[in-house]
Amino acid sequence: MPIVDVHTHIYPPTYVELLRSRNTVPYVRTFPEAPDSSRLIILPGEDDPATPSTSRGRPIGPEYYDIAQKIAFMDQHKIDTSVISLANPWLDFLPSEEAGEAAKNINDDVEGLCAKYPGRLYAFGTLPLSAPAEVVVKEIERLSTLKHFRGVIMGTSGLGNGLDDPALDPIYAALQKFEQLIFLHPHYGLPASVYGPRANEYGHVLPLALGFPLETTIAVSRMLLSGVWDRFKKLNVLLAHSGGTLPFLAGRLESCIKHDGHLKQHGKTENRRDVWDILKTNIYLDAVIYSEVGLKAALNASGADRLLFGTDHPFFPPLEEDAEDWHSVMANYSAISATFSGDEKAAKDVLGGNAVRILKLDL
Ligand code: 5CU
Repeated sequence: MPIVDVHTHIYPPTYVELLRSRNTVPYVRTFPEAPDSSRLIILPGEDDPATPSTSRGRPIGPEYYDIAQKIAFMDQHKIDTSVISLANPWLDFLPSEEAGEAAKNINDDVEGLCAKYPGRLYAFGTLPLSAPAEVVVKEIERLSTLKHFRGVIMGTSGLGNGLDDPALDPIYAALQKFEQLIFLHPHYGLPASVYGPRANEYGHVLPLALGFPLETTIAVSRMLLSGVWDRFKKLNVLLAHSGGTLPFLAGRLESCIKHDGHLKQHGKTENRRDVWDILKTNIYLDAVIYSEVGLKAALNASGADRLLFGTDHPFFPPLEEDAEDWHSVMANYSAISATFSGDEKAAKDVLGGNAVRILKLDL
């Protein structure tokens, strides 16, 4: 059974060029204090003038844009096939009139990268979400004709108003019609104020460990509350980071719905699909959670047949210069082997079999 990584990113060279041409977040640049080292500045607030320029964002090297390095990383970690996706913040920041063409160019680039390594690379496409919905729908239709695409990666902002925005309905309809799965991935985190005045002392820990998963949890809860899956019963979503905190909080979410007078008054507590049903029917969870505790919550919520191995490469590289295996990847491997100890078939399915089946990989 092959090992398939469904959560692995790339910034294709055309995207890096775009970031190098910018001077507001997101951008790539060098700073006079370290002219030989480019930095990737993408997250909201990473540009804070209080942060020394040489610790803003993260260093960016070829592991972010050179596909040969992705393949070398896969070989090092015994990964047979990767489903690559553009990393955040995708095209969210582009003016509406530029987004359609940019998405096409990036998706064509990625299709070309996949074609260079038959059987080793598939992809989730990028959508021009700042463009009108018709342009987005056209790109979804086009992606369904390209050999290596198996869905799309999306952030939580949708067309600007979040994933419970009814204006997304034509896009959800197209994704459902062309059987394209959404890989839902965070970027914006939580408002900086929740991290407090000492946030600068804690590096990226609070936004990445907590902001990202809570952002995903809130986005998917808004989809549920607005009835997206009541309208699009076959819309499938792969949630990053094992669903944020959704598996752990699903019971509380359901209880709050059942006890909400406003929802009851508007007839929204009856005749709806509940979160447990959605978790087992429309949601897949990646296994990028780094511990057995989190992975068991994901397993209990969605089932072993809906969990898929991932690495988040090229993010979270080891800080030691001489490390070969990445701690982050090994933690995900260990969590799978501990969670499924005694059930080798389930472990293999999570490592690759589920991805082959769900994404119809031709391996
Ligand atoms: O380290 C980071 O900032 C990130 C990021 O931006 N996106 C991601 O997928 N993982 C880590």
